[in-house]
Amino acid sequence: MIPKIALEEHFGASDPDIVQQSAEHFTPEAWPVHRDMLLDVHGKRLAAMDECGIERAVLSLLAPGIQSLHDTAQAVDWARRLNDHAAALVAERPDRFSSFCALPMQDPEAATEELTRAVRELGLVGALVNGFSQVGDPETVVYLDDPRYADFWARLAELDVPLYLHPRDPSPANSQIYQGHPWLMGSAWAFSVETGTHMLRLMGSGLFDRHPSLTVILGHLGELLPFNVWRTDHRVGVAPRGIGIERSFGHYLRHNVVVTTSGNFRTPALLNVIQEMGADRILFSADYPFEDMHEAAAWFDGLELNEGDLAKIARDNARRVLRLP
Ligand code: GRE
Ligand code: ZN
Repeated sequence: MIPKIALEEHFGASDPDIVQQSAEHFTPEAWPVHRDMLLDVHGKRLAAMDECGIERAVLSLLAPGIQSLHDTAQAVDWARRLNDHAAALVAERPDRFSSFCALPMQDPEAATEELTRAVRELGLVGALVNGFSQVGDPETVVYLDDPRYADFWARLAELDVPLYLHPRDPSPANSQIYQGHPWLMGSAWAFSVETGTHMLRLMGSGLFDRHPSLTVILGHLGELLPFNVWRTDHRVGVAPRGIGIERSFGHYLRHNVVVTTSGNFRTPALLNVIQEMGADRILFSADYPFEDMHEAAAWFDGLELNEGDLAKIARDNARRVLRLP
């Protein structure tokens, strides 16, 4: 077994009651088991990590989590409480767990303060944000390239921690293309389109020109971007439509983005990412408990790659990006 660090490993909580958000992703029969898996950290989850050679899991709250709480005061309150909970989970086994913080992006100033508290006081290793936030009412969606987040991104760069841009479903108003095809929602397809597009918005907004040292983490082998980024640059070169960035999308992908293997245990897709981004920018992940930790680990341990690249993807890159022991 290759010793591994896993980056996209979710937990839930019943106080405040956020775990219920994940029920829709399971059949009614499978839900009680997965609910327990989300709530458990030091029991069966740790035992499975031992079996899989996962020496450390970086925890994060489930999706859409805080981002879907359109009541801003509730979002601020729950983020604080759940980050305290995450810190307590880590404190019980700091040798095996780290955690990202959740953030109330509905209130950019509060999010910036909470990020700072979570990193400086709670020792969390960065932020995981589930795409756009619903602000004030369920229909108002705000993406992270919005100018209201200028100070937030500056603080993230100053603290020198990454932001994991994690999927959520598009808003109802942005879901017409899926009407009549509910099986395309969620992780089967819509998650990746939504999140990959969100990442392109960040790149196209000039965010990484303003903050060249920022790192954004994408799951699922890059949410379709490594496969298509050449074409995006190629066509934007022909029809720029007002874009004003200093570098190419491919440049940002290779300098400001790292991707994880969460939920995408597919060797040809991984080889494409290695060729586009390099083995220094890929980090092992399972996406527990939405994916099977054993399946993720067995796939990874069986890869026919050189040992150096395997060690980087398994553990070394995570240590560098998150400054882990
Ligand atoms: C995830 O967090 O990545 C996830 C969900 C729900 C279903 C599948 C999935 O939140 O990968
Ligand atoms: Zn996930």
